Amino acid sequence: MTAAVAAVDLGATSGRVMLGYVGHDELRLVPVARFPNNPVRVLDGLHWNILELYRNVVVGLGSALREEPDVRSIGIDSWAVDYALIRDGRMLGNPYHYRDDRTAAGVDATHTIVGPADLYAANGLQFLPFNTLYQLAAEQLAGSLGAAQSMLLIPDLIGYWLTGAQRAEQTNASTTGLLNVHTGGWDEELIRRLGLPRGIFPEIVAPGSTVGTLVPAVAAELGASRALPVSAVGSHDTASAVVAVPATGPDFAYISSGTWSLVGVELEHPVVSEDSRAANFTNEGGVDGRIRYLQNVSGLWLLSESVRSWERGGEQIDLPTLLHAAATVDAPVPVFDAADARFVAPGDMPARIAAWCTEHGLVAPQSRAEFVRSILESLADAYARSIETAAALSGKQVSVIHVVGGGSQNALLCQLTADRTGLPVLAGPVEATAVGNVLVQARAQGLIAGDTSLEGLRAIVAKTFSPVRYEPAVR
Ligand code: LFR
Repeated sequence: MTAAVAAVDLGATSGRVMLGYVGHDELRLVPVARFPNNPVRVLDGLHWNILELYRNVVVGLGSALREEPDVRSIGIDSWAVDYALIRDGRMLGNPYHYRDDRTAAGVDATHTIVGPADLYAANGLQFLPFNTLYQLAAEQLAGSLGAAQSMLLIPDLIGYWLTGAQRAEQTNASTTGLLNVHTGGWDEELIRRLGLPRGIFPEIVAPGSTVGTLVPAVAAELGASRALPVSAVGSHDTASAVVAVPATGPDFAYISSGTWSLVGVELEHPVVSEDSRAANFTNEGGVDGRIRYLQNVSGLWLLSESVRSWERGGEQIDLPTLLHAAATVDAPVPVFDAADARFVAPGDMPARIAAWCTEHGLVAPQSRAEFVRSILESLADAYARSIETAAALSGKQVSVIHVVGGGSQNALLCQLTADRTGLPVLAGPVEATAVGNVLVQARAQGLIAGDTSLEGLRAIVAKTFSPVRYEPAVR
């Protein structure tokens, strides 16, 4: 028997609603709605347009239910760390975008109370200036935390608007910096030391549990014939993507490649050594209690921001043509540090890349094709270093690299990754986050026949979406 679930998958540049059909020997995704996610800058900083996103989610779910009235559940995933504060059911202010730069003061304030080494021992998280705990510290400095009764991460906020239930899904909550890396629960001691109001952190729920059912008004708006459940999935998009890595053995590394590249391995236990902290590796919570031991490397953001800069004059850039030109560049191009903090905020990436090169005594790329080649070579170089470090620090064997997400379609980047790591790259599925979202819901609904472990789910993905293989160039 085949049944359907609906996946809401919100990325930093676009969102989508998909129907996922799952049955014996079947896994099929049908896109129902796709919409842009355009942040908005106002005087106090950069924000997500959260109401517009929610409106698109509701419209998309309505279409999904019209196409497939027998949808069994809804699951939501999005980017991590960002949140809304709630009081008496009302959102207090519009959520900030993690690329907003207001958090610097929050970082200092936090580290004055709990130093980076103590923090890492507690939360096992890589330092990123936008981790939720720093945003909350900035909020506290601005005096805007006092009124809040709860804090909801983005997928939890959407889930709340759909069901009225306030929960904190575990994988995404692990990116707040306020979960204990060993227990997986809110770190009471850390929250107390930081002087954060404990009451704002909702009950934690694991992927696969039910968040709630649609409130009647939403059910009516969606045209849902009955109270549909919203199911917790790996609501951190990267957690869902890692579920959908089509690995057929244990010795794999993954790159979840989209706006960011999340590069690492899956572990049973966290690694919180000083070397791991110094290398800035994170231990994020995965589905089924796994650890996503990884590093944020800047991703296709470098390319999309560069294209945006070039298009500022009104010119339209054709990306496939540009990528083709980049593939045929044979003069050497500079490799820059894609992880440099200067590349995080929106802006003129080609100018920043050129400045980085000049500062480091390298000749900056000249043509657009050279810039693109330089970006992709630099990403591949960063991936190779991250994978090597992940393996060394965790003791995990890596014999193959799975690239999932939008970047898996970038053939040049996949080939350069194989070349620079000396390992085969298996690319796909493109829609890994939605696939992982669908599979975790399907499992919760009892739709998976046979092996329901993560390995079992991955075997289904491997069978359904045959990855494209890139062999490393012989050196
Ligand atoms: C990827 C991602 C990363 C997270 C970044 C910011 O979409 O979720 O895992 O570090 O966005 O939230």
